[in-house]
Amino acid sequence: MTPIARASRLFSSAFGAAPAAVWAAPGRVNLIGEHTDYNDGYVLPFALPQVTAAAVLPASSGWSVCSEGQDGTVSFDPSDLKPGGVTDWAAYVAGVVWALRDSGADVPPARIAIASDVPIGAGLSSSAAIECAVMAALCSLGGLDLSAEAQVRLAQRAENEYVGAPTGIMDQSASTLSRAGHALFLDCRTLSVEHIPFDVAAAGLSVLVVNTNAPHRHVDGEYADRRAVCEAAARTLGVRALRDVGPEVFSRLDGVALRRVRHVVTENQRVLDTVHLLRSGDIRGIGPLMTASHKSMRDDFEITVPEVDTAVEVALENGAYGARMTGGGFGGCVLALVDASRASAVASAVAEAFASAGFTAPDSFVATPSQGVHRV
Ligand code: GAF
Repeated sequence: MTPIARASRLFSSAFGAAPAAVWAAPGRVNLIGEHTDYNDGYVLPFALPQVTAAAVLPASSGWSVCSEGQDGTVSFDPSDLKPGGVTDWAAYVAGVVWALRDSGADVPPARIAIASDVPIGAGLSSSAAIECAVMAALCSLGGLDLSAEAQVRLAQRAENEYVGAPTGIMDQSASTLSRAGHALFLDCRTLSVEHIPFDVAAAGLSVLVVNTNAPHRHVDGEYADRRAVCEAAARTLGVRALRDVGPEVFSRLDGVALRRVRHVVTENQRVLDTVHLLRSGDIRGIGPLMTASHKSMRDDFEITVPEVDTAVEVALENGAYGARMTGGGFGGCVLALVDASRASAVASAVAEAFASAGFTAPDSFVATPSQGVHRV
């Protein structure tokens, strides 16, 4: 059963009525452009077919939410909405209500049921999927006139200020703005968007996603540390954000700051180069840029772990055109661009290498660029 059907069914059993609407928001992979979003740089994600579904119905007051796999229903009203007032998984829902209300929107009281097939904790943006599904559902239910860009920015505020994770704007943008068959080229300073055709299947290719199932180690603290070092480096260099500098600044830096800045500067260029190749229809040509991105994350940004490095190496040894970790790092998933006919062989080779290394078994699937948030 799809998450959409499961959210509807859960809604009926929890609230004794049928939902008025169901909205679905996808997880994402990022083709290239990692840790560039909070540096005002460029990213190139695409939405996954895996979604989080939010089934909704107006209520007389307050908000009640239940989620598949979680016990009971969490209820809150405006007085509970200060950051920290609602915790755990329901904070992603309360955060959206809080951000909307804080912006002056008249958020409708509602009952909400959630179901998802976006893997959690795998760096595939499960938290943005829940935020964006709830955001779209509440905006529609209340007739709130918010642009897609406003919804993205408010969903990011929910994550940053309510949940307390200092992330950039890529994930909420990907979940909201993506288009099927395309990658989303996003300028994270202006939020200007170009939908880049990315028909991998027509080119006889697949994007294989390997979820390493590596336990995330120190993710939150390490992410915040990388962001802080980048922002401090921008101040030192006298610019608003690292997007405003190029390789000419490398000679003014050393040590950790040099490595972090070098990653961001070269990664932004790799995104632009990838977009250039895709615009000319050369999908295979982006492979070396993906692999260079991985090396930069491994050696300069220092956000990979042995499981992801192994998955990348084995994919390349088995014929991938390029491979890289996707997402915030310290575990999570690897993308490999492979001939479609080789996808399962590459997945098996990675699984064998993981077994030999004593790592937890990985999961793999082929990702097709899918639609952003939508009503179903
Ligand atoms: C996480 C964050 F949520 C994004 O904003 C982005 O920084 C990404 O890590 C790294 O590119 O997914």
